[in-house]
Amino acid sequence: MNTEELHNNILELVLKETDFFTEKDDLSIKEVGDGNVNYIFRVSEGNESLIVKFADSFIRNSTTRALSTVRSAIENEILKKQAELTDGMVPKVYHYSPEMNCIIMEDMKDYQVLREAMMNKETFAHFGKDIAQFLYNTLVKTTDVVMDPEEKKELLAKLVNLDMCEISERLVFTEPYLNTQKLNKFHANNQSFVEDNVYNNETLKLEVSKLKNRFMNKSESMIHGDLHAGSIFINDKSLKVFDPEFSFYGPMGYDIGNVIGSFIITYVVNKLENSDEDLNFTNWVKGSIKTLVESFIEIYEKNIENDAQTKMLNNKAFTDFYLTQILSDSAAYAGTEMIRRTIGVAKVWDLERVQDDKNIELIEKTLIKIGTELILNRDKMLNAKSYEELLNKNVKEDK
Ligand code: SR1
Ligand code: MG
Repeated sequence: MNTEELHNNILELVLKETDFFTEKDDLSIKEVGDGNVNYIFRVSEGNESLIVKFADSFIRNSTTRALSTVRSAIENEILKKQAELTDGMVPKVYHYSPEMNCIIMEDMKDYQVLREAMMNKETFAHFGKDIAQFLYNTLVKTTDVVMDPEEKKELLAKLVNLDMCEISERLVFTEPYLNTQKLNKFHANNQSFVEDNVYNNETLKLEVSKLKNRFMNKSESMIHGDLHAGSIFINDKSLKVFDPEFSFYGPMGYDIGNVIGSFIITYVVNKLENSDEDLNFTNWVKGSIKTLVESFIEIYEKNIENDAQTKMLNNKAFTDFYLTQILSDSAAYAGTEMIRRTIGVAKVWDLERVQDDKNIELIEKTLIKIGTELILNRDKMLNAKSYEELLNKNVKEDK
């Protein structure tokens, strides 16, 4: 299908399945996505608009890398479930077309993507608490501890996401450590540092193997699967999480850890880059990690006794033990996220933009060091203070 045909089909779908617009000739359609996988279109007429997310049978901008469109059905499913669980902390879905692999959804015009806001050093006081609530509601409430185990298994079966899991297994847990595809990217002067501390670090590699195995086998919660700052819309009042195409039933620490890892990367880059530091911003980034961890623990402790319904899993000794497991997994997956974004092929904007910075070597080394500590010492990362100490120890104030 060429672009014109695709645009045409999308406009017809929107007219048929929603009542936002009446005349096709008055509509405009524009591609507004910048992700790696799908195509995002804004369909508008005057001030009225909506978003259509199209999942092609090939990965974005490729005509050879096939990618199952099941991801679109899963995204539709999870957006509905997350909306229920969080009282609308995700964009509204208006229609899903399995024939066209399109999801028609709310245009979040009053929000900006958190990553873009963070590029401009904007801060959001509510972020830590709100994301902790989102994480508790979508993750803890979809475990066997809280959800009816039969219902959970049915949901799990709907979320088997083969192709997307293969991408994460390869890009997060394999390639950064083995570099078999020779696509890893980092500063040339850090070659021997990466060889000594990552490629030939058998202690680290064993722990990452365990974490990969856990990622593949621990069908614990309905996870988002790619929860970085580019998957969150935000404004001064609230946030909405989007883009759950990597979702499946996996360890909940993966989502929590992705948010923490994403924030630690931003913190380290902004502290160490060779430019004037915006203290208001770096303090907010660090404070948000602290608030997230504190709030998650607080929400868990306040609600779990009432929420835990499954016999033998609803006693305090177990739920206390369970929380320590969640926190330890979260630290470890924050670490794997940091290492893969630093040396792996899929970068994030924070790191892309400082590739020529005079301090890039130090930035990369620091991210690898913190990521490694998070993985190796995960069992000790059980409160907000442990994150504060880790950052204070590794990020010196002098540049
Ligand atoms: C081929 S997809 C590369 C990366 O982009 C997505 O946002 C995920 O983080 C994935 O690992
Ligand atoms: Mg994405």
